[in-house]
Amino acid sequence: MPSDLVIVYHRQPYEEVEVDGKVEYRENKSPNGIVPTLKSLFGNVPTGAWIAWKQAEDPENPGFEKVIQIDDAYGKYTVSRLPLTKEQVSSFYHITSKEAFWPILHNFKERYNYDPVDWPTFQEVNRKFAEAAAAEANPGAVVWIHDYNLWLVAGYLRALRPDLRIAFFHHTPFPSADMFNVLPWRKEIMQSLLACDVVGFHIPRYAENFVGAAQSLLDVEVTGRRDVPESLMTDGGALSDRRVPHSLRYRDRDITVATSPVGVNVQYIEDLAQSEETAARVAAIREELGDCRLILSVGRTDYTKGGIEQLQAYERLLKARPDLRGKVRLMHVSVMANANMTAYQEVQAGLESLAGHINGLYGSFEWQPLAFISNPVPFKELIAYYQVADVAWITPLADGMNLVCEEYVSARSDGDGCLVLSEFAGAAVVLSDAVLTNPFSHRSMDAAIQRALAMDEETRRHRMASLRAATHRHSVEAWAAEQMRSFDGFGSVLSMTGTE
Ligand code: GDG
Repeated sequence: MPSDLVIVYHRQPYEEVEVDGKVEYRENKSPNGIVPTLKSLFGNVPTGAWIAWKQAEDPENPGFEKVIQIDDAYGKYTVSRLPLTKEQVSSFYHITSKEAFWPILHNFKERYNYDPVDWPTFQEVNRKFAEAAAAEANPGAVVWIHDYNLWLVAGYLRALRPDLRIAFFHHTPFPSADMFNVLPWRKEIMQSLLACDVVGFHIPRYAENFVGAAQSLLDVEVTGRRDVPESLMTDGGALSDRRVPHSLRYRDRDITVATSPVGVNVQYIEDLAQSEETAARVAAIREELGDCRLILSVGRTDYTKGGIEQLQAYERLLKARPDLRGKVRLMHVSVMANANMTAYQEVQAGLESLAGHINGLYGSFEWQPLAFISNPVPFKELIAYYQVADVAWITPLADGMNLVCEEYVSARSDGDGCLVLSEFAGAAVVLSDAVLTNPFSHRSMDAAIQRALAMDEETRRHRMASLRAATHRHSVEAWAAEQMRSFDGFGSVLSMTGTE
C-alpha cells in the first residue's frame, strides 16, 4: 500500500516469535530506544512503511511474506522484509559496515580492514533497500533512511524517484575529511548523501565534519551557517562547537544539514523507576551492597566503548586508594552484540582477563571489587541498578551519542547520583554538567572518578537537576519532531497530531 512516510532502518521494528507453529509479531520487549518513537510517527499519516532485511536461504523463494501489514498501537504500516542470504548479510553488514566503515567513523584508522570488502555486494544490498522504498512511497512522500550501513540508498532512490523527500540520519559520529577520505568509495558515498534533502546528525561537530568532507571531495557550497542553539552551546568539552552549517548547495539542489541529538523516552523510564517492582529490586540491591558504594558501567562490547581503558582506570583507583577497598564495587556490563567478529572477541577476551586480574589482585571472600557481566541485563533490572548507582561511569573513546548516560539520568527521579562522562560521547554536548573526562588521559580518568566519589550531596543534586532538565529538553520525541520539522511540507502532518 503506497505510503506517505517510509522508514528505512535495517532491523525489523518488532520481535518475530513462533507460537504453535504460527509467526506472531510482538512489540520489542522494552519500549525504550528509537524504534518505538519512529513507529509512533506512523500515527501521523494514513499509511506508513518500514523497510528492513530478513535472512533467507533462497531470496527468490524466501519462505516468508516479503511485505506484511501491521496494525498496532502505533498505527497502520507495512513492513517490507528484503530477503538476504547469510553471505549478503555478512558482507554488507559485518564486513563492509563493521570492519571498514565503523572504525573510520569512530576514528580508529588502524582497525580499518579494507581487504575483505566486497563493494558490489554492498551496492546491491543498498539498491534493494532503495527499490523497496521506491515501491512503497506515494508521490512526494518522505523517506527517512537510518545509518551508515545504508549510505548508498539515498543516491539510488533519488535516481528512481526524483519526486521524493529524502532524509538520512547518522547515529554514529561523522569523522573529519582526513579520516573519512580513507574510504576508497568516499565520492560515491558522499554523492549519495548529497542526493538527500536533509542529512541529520546528533551534534554540530559531526555536521561540521560532514560538510568539510563533502567540500574536500565535491563542489559543494555552504549557503547557510548559524550559531549553535543555546542548549548545545557548551563550554569547552572536546566535541563542543559554536557555529554550525545548516544549508548546502550541490548541483542545483539545496540540502539541509540538521543537528538534533537523539534522547531517550524519559517518561517511560521515570514511570519504570517509580514502580513498586523497581522499588523492591532497589531495596534488595542496596541490602546486597551493604555499605559499599556502586559504580555502574553499561555498554556493548566494542573497542569504541573504552571498556579496557576503564577497567585499567579502576585498577589504578584501587591501587592509589586503599581506603576504597571494601567500600566500592564496580558493576561493568558489557554485552556482545556481534559475537562472531574477531575484533569484538579480542575486546571480550581483554575485558575478561582484566576483570579476573583485578578481582584476583584486590578481591577477598567477603568483597569482590568488580562484577563483570557479559549477559544482557533485563531493562527493568537495569533501571533498578541505575537508581542505586552512586556513580555512572560512561567513558567511550568515541560514541555518536550514548543513551546509557541519559537513561541513568532519567532513572534518577530521586535527584541524586553522579555521572562521569567521556568528552568523546556526543551526549557530553547535551549533558555538559556531568563530570566530563578524557578517556585518552590517565590523569583525567583518575581525577574524574575520584572527584565523583568525593562529591558532596548538594553538588550532586545541583548537577543532577541540570542534567535531568537537559534530558527532558532533548527527549527522543523532541528529536523525532525536530528532524521531521526539517522536511518542508511535513509540518502540517505533525501539527495534526500535536507532536510539535
Ligand atoms: C548507536 C550509536 C547512539 C546495553 N546493555 C544492556 C542494554 N543496553 C542498552 C542500553 C541502551 C543501548 O543498549 C545502548 O545505547 P547506545 O546509545 O550506547 O547505542 P548503540 O547501540 O551504540 O547505537 C550511539 C545510538 O545509536 C542512538 O542514536 O547513541 O552512539 O553507536 O539503550 O540500555 N539493555 C539491556 N540490557 C543490557 O545489558 N536491556
